[in-house]
Amino acid sequence: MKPIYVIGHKNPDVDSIAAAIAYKVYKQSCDEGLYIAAAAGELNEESSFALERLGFEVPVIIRNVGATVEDLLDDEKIVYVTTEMTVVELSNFMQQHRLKTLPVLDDKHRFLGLLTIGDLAMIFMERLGHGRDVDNSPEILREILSNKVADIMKTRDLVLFESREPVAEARKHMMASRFRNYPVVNEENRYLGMISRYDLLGMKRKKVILVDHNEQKQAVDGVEEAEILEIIDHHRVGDLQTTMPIYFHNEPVGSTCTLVAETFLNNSVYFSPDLAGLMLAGIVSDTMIFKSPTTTAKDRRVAAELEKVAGLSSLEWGKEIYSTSHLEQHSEEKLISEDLKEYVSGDTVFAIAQVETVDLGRLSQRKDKLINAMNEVCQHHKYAFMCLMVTDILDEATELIVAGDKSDLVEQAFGTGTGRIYLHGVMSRKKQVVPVIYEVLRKQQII
Ligand SMILES: [Mn+2]
Repeated sequence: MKPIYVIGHKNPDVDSIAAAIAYKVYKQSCDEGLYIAAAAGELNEESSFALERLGFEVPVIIRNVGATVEDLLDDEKIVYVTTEMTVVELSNFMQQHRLKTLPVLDDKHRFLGLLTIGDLAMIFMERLGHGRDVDNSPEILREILSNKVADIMKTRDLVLFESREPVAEARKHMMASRFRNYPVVNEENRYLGMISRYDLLGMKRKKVILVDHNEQKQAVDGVEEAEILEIIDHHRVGDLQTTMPIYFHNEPVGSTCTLVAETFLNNSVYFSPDLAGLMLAGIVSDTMIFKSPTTTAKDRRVAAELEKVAGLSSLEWGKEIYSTSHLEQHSEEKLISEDLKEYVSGDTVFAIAQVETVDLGRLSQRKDKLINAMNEVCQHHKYAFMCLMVTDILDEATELIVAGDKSDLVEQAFGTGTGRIYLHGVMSRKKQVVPVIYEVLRKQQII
């Protein structure tokens, strides 16, 4: 069965990871589909801590959901022959299954070679000397028929594909060769099935459910080739397009986990105390323990329900999660990339990263080094500018550090002219920083 990946944004945070796992559990309770929770990148310390503390497996890390050769395979049962089979048995087998190409596999389903009806016919024609040896034909026929598959299978000049190869690559190789069928193996050479040119026509795509984001820039690579089935989010509506109508649940609450937990509650679907703890982790982390202005009454209400089931206190659990990251030990590169999000407005691409701390002074001291690292990132990724929000959870304030060619735009928007942008009451990237920058860019484009 083809899996459906439930996946959050790149540079995943706790909400993204927790929502993917929780929504996967929810979907699994709804239907027979095979749902897999995935992460679009390495987990951060807080996520790893929360998962380990609650006994959850780390979701599979998927960096690209573009179409690969395995997507072209159908679910049909694998039909194969073994090296020990005789030509008589083989002929019967081919007729019985109406197949013109057969893989030869060992007892562990590893691929050994290929047999085509054309190759088999050639053997008869060659050994019978194109009909010149008619008198001896009974003996020759007997001899051919006593051969084993091992003697006649084709092992050279084959074109076979690895399941994770991109479809575009496979297409090239198929166009440059003339075979009817192409075997597909996994990285351990286990045979998975056969594909043909015909399979290229029916666009088969990976199926995904996106949580905690809906902008292409933040989504896993290859998402434009995937089939998006659902989106559960709490951000501004971005630019992703779908070909079919989908279930798109976007609500301005503090955390995607609030929406997922609410779905469980509204539909009376059971969830374990551990899963309650995980969803609570997403909520307290995204709302900075309810201090962020993105926090809504619904977040608090749902969190209270989760507290009861999990037997955890939001405040204690939140502090525990926040204290697992040792920011002072992180390199500048790590600090600015771990929670970085990209945005596009017209031709302008920019990025905003955020770190949350209880000790702003320490990070402020490293401002020059941080700006240097940010300038490099801007150059490398062609960002017009980049911001780092250093948010002090206790003070409920943010120091905004900016870099890049067009950083003056940000200074214009937030600056006080003192060289330091210290913003009281600003804690939310999406609610208090992103809209302001978009507004400035929009005005600029009009002028
Ligand atoms: Mn979120």
